[in-house]
Amino acid sequence: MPKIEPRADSSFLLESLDDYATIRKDWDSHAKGLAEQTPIHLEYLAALLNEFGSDNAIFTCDTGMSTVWAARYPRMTRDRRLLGSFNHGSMANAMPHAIGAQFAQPGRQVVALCGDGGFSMLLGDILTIRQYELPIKLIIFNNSCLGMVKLEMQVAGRRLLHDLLFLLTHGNFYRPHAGVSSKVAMSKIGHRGVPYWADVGMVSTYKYRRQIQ
Ligand SMILES: Cc1ncc(C[n+]2csc(CCOP(=O)(O)OP(=O)(O)O)c2C)c(N)n1
Repeated sequence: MPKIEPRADSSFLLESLDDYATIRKDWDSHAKGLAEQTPIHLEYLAALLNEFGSDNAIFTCDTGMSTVWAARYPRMTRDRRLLGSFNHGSMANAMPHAIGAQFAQPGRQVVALCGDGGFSMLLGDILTIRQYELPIKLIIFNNSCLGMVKLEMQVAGRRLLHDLLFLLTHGNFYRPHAGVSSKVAMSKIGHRGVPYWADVGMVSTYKYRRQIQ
């Protein structure tokens, strides 16, 4: 770096290292002694990923609270990489980043730290992972909300409701069994003022009137 003047005084560096050691202790204390806790503590899970990640693992993280966990817990060594949407801050990037990384580096372990909001936003991309049999590890930090936005809204005194993965498996989600007629399936809609999801299996052998040449 030719434009930077070399300095002999390392006091700023030493002070910064000291600050980091203090804050490191604090972060580590958030992830300690939580092994038996259920539901699993998010910080503890992130710290575990450090342990289970290989020496040259590629980590990716979503924009949201998992950016914070990824920055604090998986230690970045010479051969590890951390990919995120750090300039644009766009949501739902951890899974597509992981797909790209695994294609580019097939021999490396790729671990994606996804938010439940980010994951649900690009849910369809798991088809790509299955189709190409990519050995990506997707870890969903499911805090049942858009955590980072929830924090911002709490500051503004507002409430945010979002738990897509929960809504898909509970509440008014209905998947008719084989043999249930479409009339019965639709009769479940009801008229209560609540949302309703019906996942209705269809016959996929359409007969096209005009064949594509
Ligand atoms: C495309 C896009 N939409 C919205 C936002 C604003 N935003 C930033 S973080 C976030 C919440 C992310 O939720 P989730 O993936 O569940 O992660 P959590 O913060 O809960 O860990 C939102 C909505 C954004 N950055 N990008």
